[in-house]
Order: sequence, then structure tokens, then C-alpha cells
Amino acid sequence: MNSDAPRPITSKEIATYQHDGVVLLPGLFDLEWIDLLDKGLIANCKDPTERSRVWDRDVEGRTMFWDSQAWQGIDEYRQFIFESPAAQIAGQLMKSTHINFYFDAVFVRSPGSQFATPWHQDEPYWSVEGYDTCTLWMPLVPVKRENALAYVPGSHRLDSVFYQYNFGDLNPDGKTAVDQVDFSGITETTLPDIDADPESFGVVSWDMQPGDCVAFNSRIIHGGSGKLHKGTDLRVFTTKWLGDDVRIKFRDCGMDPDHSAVMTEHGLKPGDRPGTDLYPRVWSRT
Ligand SMILES: O=C(O)CCC(=O)C(=O)O
Repeated sequence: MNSDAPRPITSKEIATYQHDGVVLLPGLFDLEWIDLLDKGLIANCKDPTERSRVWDRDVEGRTMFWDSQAWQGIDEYRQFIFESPAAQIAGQLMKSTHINFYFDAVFVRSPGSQFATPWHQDEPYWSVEGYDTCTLWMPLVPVKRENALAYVPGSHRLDSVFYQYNFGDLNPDGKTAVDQVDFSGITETTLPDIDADPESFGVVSWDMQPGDCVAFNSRIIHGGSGKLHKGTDLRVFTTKWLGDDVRIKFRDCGMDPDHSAVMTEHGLKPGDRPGTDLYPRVWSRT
């Protein structure tokens, strides 16, 4: 497996990431990494963690499957996290000195799934706080622009935190009761109606091939992926990376996903730099 990306990241790509909070990075992962992740995803879907959820199952049996933090049980994910160019890519884009791994999340839509991810932000609801948070969104199959995750460029720099869609409501399997998250203490500011006029928000998304990835600041407003054409599936592997200014934060309400219990078990407390074997340091600038 090649730990170096097939090409260097350009200074223009870094500038775009910094300015827009999102950048398309074509051809940054050799296909052997994609094959490895696909193998891992098959194992993950066969044997999901207790955190996994089906967010949608429609009358035709089409599903949207989500799982998170599965890397400790899936060797292929672990190898990708520690040996692929992903951590270095995040470090270069964020101009960070050190990069810790936060967690993996997969979004698997069966062919023709009509489920669209609601518009939302990530970092304001995580158990960490910081500007230097980066997600790498990697489709393991080709995806058309209109089905790929979409972003509102520049929204990572807004002061506003928008009321989060309650993903706990998305569950046809009766697990909703344990998933409910109360966001009322965080904000009552609702997101604007982006779908009503995506152009006026400058919404971007791209046609992508396996090996391409989109990097985005986890404060950016993103969503809208899905609504697949008949016979087309979408298998996405994401990793979340933490840069220099990120610290542990336990919010009074609204953490989604809530890592506070496992962080406490690992001796981490609010204000600490994420670390331990749960959030390993994977890359440092030399
Ligand atoms: O791929 C998707 O539909 C959602 C991805 C997402 O929201 C995320 O990675 O934060």
C-alpha cells in the first residue's frame, strides 16, 4: 500500500479549503485504498457496531445505513487511518502541526435510495471544539454531482450555530427513543431554506470517482446528498481529523455523536487536547 498520495496537494487547493471551507481533491487516493475500504465496508455492514443505525427504509426496502467509530474492529479501516495519506492531507489543508484521528463514519445507500441527508453542521455538536476540524468524504463508487454531498462555501466562518436536525428521528427500527438529542439549549436559530434557492447560497457539489475525495471544515453547512437514480447505489467512507486548536468539550446538551462517556473512560476531560489510543496522533509536521 502506498502511504504517499499519487500527487501533491496544490497551494491552490489549500487556499480553497481555507477560504471556502471545502475543496474537491481529485485522484488523491490510489485505488488499492478504495478496494481495501470497500472490503472493510462489506465487513462493517455484515457486523455493524452497536452505534449503527438505519436512517431510512422505504416501502420498497431501500435503505440508508450509518455506522460510526467502527475502526477499532475493522482492520481495513485501521490500516487506512494509520497508513494512508489521509492524515497528511488533513494536516496540509488545515496547516496544522499535529493531526489526531477523531472517528470514522459510513453512509451506505442501497440502489435507488431516495433518502437525502438533511442540511447540518458537525463540529458545533461534537464532543470537541475547534476550528481545525476536517472531514474527508470519500465515495467508494462513482457519484454524480446531484447525488453527492453538497456544501455552502464560506459557511464555516459564520458565527451562527444553526439548530441541528435531530438525526435520532431518522430510524425505522424502533431505536429512536435512545437516540433523541435535545438541541434547544444550544440554539434556536434555524437553518435558512437552502433547497429553495441553492444558487443564492452558492451551493457546490461535484461528480466524483473512487479515489477522489472532498475535504470540508466540520463547521460548514452541508447536506443534500442522496436521492439516487434507479439501480445506482452510494457507498461513502468518511474520516474526521483534528488539528491544532481542537480541545475536548462536553456540552450541556446536543452532543451528536456524544463521545463524553468514552472520553471520560479514557481519562480525557474538557480542555484536554484529544489523545490516547481512542484519538491517536497519526501525523505531525516535520
Ligand atoms: O454522506 C452523507 O450523506 C452525509 C455525510 C455527512 O454529513 C458527514 O460526513 O458529516
